[in-house]
Amino acid sequence: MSQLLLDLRAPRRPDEPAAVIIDDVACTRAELRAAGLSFAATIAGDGPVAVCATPTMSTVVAVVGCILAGVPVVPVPPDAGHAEVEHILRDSASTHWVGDARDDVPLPVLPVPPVGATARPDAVPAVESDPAAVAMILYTSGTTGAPKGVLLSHGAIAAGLEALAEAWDWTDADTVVHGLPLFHVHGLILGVLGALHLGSRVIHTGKPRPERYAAAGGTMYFGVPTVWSRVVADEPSARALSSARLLVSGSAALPVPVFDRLRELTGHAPIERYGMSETMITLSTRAGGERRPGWVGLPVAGVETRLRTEDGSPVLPDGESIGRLEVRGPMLFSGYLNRPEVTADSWTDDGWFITGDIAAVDGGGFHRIVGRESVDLIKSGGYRVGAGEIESSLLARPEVGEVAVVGVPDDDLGQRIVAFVVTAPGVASPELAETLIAHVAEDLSWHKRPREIRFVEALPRNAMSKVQKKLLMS
Ligand code: MLC
Ligand code: AMP
Repeated sequence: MSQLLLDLRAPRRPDEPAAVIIDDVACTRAELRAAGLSFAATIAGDGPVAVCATPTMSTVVAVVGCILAGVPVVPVPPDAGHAEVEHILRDSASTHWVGDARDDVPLPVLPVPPVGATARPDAVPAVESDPAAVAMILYTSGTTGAPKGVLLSHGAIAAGLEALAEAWDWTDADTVVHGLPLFHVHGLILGVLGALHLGSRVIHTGKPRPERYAAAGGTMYFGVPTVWSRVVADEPSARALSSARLLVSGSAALPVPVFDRLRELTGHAPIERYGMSETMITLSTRAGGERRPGWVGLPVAGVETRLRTEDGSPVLPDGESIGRLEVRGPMLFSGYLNRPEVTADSWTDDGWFITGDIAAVDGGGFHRIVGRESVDLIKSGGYRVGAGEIESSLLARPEVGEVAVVGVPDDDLGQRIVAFVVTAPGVASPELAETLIAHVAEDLSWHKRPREIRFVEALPRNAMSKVQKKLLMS
């Protein structure tokens, strides 16, 4: 298996101009490597480094530097509020912070060298990384409680990227374009590390707006379904993508009408692929293979899947019967940080990771994702959000008596976060709704805020007093 950031460690085209463009800053691979190594020299031997993952060159340099130094990097959502930042820093035991100083971040701030500056004379050579060592701690939501730290090793990330290179014929001739956040698998690992590992160019567009995708002139475009649905709503921008090689959708289900419209406007049936923070990408249609609307294709290299019913028996591969999707492969995570019991519960006794997704598979091995097993994991705009964490945040407000958070279907976001709130009589008001939304945005993060608060007199409960969320989801 190769070292993570294979190409960047010894770039095949070190001086190609604008190999990386982000936030209107461009650099060559040699410049990025030099800046990364300079940063690496300042952190060698340190604990995890928390990086406020703004979509900037500084984030790219810091992440690259951590990987080259063999120091775990903790990408922090730049819109994270107090409770979330505090939790991530404490749980990860980060020792340093990269980003603007914040009152709620009690760590020393590390400066990041700009690309293009001369490398520091004491720049260390890249550390030969142990494939089993943790490269990244990614925080992701569960159904309850605060986000969990997903431990991804150097070897897992390299394996995951190389499997995608094979599935998508992804080479150093490609230019990857996307405008996704840099604190998740999709934007950071695939969209940045993938390009740097495989030697392709990468252009980050800032916000993933259709006209910015159209103007970028890439060969491979990455987007969550919300991005693709906005692209097809902007015909001229969509048509401009016909010169691309691959349009790739993932992180949530791509609606069939969006798939069809994209094919109509661009001449490309999009590649659909399925993944998780814990597993990277495990299923995908192929550059040279069938692309079927509503289906996410075949296991990528090294991955095996199986479907099990609730009682553990196998599911018929007839494309219709559904079951729990379990996976194994070299790109899977090494466990949740500080959560041995949750980690153990995520694997079956015979070594398969339980994804929590429900799927069907046909006789040819093509997979269709039907949905999540739990209503308490919401996907909104491709972001994974736990109902439990939003409920806990809202319950901290004195006005909130009871609350149930659900994802309701939404044409743009896939699911829209809606909080059903019970208050004391006479307290509910539009102003209170705004206050509660702002509270979640500041406490957790902007993208976790409910889009809507609905005040109700009582929550629907069953005979056991459990809230019947399905009744709230239409
Ligand atoms: C944003 N705004 C703010 C703000 N942040 N205002 C105040 N305070 C803040 N902190 C403003 C924006 O400028 C914008 O205004 C408006 O609020 C709406 O912003 P938004 O809520 O961010 O935009 P929205 O339209 O809802 O976002 C859609 C989206 C976003 C697609 C851009 O959801 C997104 O980036 N999703 C990607 C999620 C992702 O990468 N998931 C991958 C997980 S990995 P204006 O005026 O600028 O419009 C995974 C594995 C796998 O799932 O399989 O890939
Ligand atoms: P995250 O941890 O943010 O990576 O979210 C992972 C979840 O996103 C998976 O468990 C799925 O529920 C969902 N997901 C990712 N890709 C797809 C896809 N192509 N189709 C449907 N759901 C997807």
